[in-house]
Amino acid sequence: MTEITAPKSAVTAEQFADEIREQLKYTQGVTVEQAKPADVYVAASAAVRRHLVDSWMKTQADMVNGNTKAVGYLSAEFLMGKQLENALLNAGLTDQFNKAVKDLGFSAQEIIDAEYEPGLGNGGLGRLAACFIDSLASLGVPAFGYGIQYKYGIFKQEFDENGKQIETPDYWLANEEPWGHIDYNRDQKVSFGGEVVEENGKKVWKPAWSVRAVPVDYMVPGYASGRVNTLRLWTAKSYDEFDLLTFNKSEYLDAVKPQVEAENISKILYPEDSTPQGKALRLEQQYFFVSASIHDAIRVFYPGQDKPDLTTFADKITFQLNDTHPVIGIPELMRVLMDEYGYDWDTAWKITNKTFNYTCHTLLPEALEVWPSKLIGELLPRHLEIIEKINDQFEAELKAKGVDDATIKDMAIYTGDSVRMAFLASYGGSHVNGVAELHSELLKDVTLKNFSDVYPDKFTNVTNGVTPRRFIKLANPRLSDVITEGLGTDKWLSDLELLQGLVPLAEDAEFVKKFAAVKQANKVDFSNFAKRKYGFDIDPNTMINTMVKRLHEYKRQALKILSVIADYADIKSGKVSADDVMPRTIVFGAKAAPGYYLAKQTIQLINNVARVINNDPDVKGKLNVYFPWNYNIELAMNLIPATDLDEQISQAGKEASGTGNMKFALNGALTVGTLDGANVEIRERVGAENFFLFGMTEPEVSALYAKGYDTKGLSREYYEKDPQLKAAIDMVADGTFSDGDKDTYKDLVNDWLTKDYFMTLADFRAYMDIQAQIEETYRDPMKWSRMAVLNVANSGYFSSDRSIEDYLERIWHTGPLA
Ligand code: B1N
Repeated sequence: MTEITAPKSAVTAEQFADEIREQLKYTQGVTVEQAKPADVYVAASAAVRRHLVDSWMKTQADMVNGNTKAVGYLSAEFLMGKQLENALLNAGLTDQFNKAVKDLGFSAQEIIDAEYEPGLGNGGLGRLAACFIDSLASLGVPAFGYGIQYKYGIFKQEFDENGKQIETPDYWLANEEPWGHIDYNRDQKVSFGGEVVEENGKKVWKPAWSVRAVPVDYMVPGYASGRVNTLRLWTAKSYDEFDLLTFNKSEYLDAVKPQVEAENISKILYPEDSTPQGKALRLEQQYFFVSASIHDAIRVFYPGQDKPDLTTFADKITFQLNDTHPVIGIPELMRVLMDEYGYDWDTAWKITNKTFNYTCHTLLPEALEVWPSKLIGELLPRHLEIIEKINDQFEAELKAKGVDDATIKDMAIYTGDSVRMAFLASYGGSHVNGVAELHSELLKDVTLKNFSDVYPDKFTNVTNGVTPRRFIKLANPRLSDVITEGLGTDKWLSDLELLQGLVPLAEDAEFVKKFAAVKQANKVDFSNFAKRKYGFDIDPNTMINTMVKRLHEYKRQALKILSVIADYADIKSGKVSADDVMPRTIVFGAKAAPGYYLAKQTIQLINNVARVINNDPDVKGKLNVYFPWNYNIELAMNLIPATDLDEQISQAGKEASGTGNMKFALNGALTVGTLDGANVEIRERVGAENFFLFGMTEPEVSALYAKGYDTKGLSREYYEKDPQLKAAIDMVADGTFSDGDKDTYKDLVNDWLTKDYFMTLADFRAYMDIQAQIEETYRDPMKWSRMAVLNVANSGYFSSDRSIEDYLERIWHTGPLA
């Protein structure tokens, strides 16, 4: 007997069909006969939303009236993915929906497909935020996600006829968007510019212009918790009356200009992942959403109070800073407490320090945000003063602790010229955490070493996770069924460590075969999906070998494509007969930041390798490369369940965590990877024998830098010594993938041979060797599938529910609503 605990609404399919009909009529104004799938999508979304409203209102009321501290997750990105199927699952309406839309004359899939995916994030950091608010709601913890409702999300990626990336705007709000509820009555005023004056011995900020922050609320339904939290995304609106202050002082057009431009603040998501550009608009965005959120929290938790007792603020809500992007919140809360509510500095500092915690998501020192003081002074003059004072207090504190002057200087939050946001966050909040064990260790030893030396107790680790609802249940229903059958219960969806119960089944040939059949069926599905969406002809009887993530040098897509080229060169030179090659389909997905030149060259190279290899009869269809454009959550949900082999091959010590790796392991793909980020912990759990490890370790990387790898051009030695590597690079240089033009990739080739900062060439041989071992393993399907079962069984730790439980215990010190 299989125990089923999944939520199930009492509403029947017939009733739900009636609700959809009613929405079609009264909100869409169409009959069922006139309705297009997009109409039914909107109607069904509105209908399911209604089923969540009571739980939502009750959760809000319990949060405000109870004594359970809430979590405010401050994040510039929330990469949510499509909402409808997730809402149906958590409302217990999936079956009713499937039947209802069928009765109305539609297929469930075409309705789900009609939703336009919002892209309000760049990659892992934004998707993590979405997984975390899902888990908070599923655990019943009161929480707000606070962010920005960008009008344009991450750009849409296309490829031109030369294989180059083209970016086009993603105006997602051009389509009807039934999930966000705009609440004009709960707006906040956010001000900028101007000057600070003294009045009666008090500092008073006289801003030059203001923008109206209007919340757009999204329900965040928990799975089987009965709780629904809120994702509150702010949108910028200009005030129609313009600031008299400015108007009196300057010309009419100058006075209205900021008002006209105010709405630009929430126009566009910056498409850089991990390398901030330091643009004024980005600081405006950061202050905009953080200031509105802080004021919103005061409004929510002290309703109707003119003089709230904000000394209890940190007992009402704890703010998690998702990387440095919201760190301006620290001086903002100081300012609010002192200037708006009259608290003295020390009281304000205590509250602020207790309220904030900081998560760092990077290891590249150059990726930590640093703002020019001049810019902060112009935009937020009062905040710059407060930051200077925080820095003074910090220096005095360090001196008192006996820290030497040179170190104090190294640790400066404010250097005169600039403000280091990671340092401000490390000092201004109670806890600092990294996102995987190795990452947290390197933060303590390298990136934030001085801070961890002085404040060792602040530092902790919380390893990332992913939500099993979206990335197993919704993405891979076949596997979900096999797991439920194998475990005799579906409880694993809210307690993922239960997957451990599958370990013995790895020895059960019947189970392993069933598991392999799921993978095969998913591959067929993916092949059909890829045909429909991209026109690709993917053979589901080849190994599906996937590398999906942002295009970044440190992630080393170049290593993967060079290995493919090397294999191709072996076939072309006759060294290897195509008949002996194990058939493989390599699938890439990656967006490059629009200004990232080498990343864009790499995209062009991959596309042209695909064009040449896929069309070369000598290859006999054994090697295939596909690069579906515009990688997003939908593609991830189709591709991950179909993948046999996943690539996590970053240079050791560069990938903070990775979360794709977790999704693949949980969907029964094996991983080829370096000892980097969360790979370390995945390998530990699934077993070294079930993970394809290769490449230098972080200490080996450091040692090779010390030898001058990138500065003395040592990569060239690897090229000279390894004929297979040489053949591959020569093939890129000689025009094979550019219709004979030798210049197309010259900058890429030149970088490999003179600098190669991320040591692609140094790891090439180890990578080729592990790929040979992978092929041998794959030729034994039972062995491979057994390893894959063990990956699933031992990856329950990588649920974002577990991450949130760790945050609750180590950092937030709160829990579910009673
Ligand atoms: O955050 C993910 C990690 O799994 C990845 O390893 C890490 O690279 C990613 C500035 C970032 N770090 N930093 C960013 C994104 C946007 C931006 O404007 C930085 N993203 C990560 C989740 O922990």
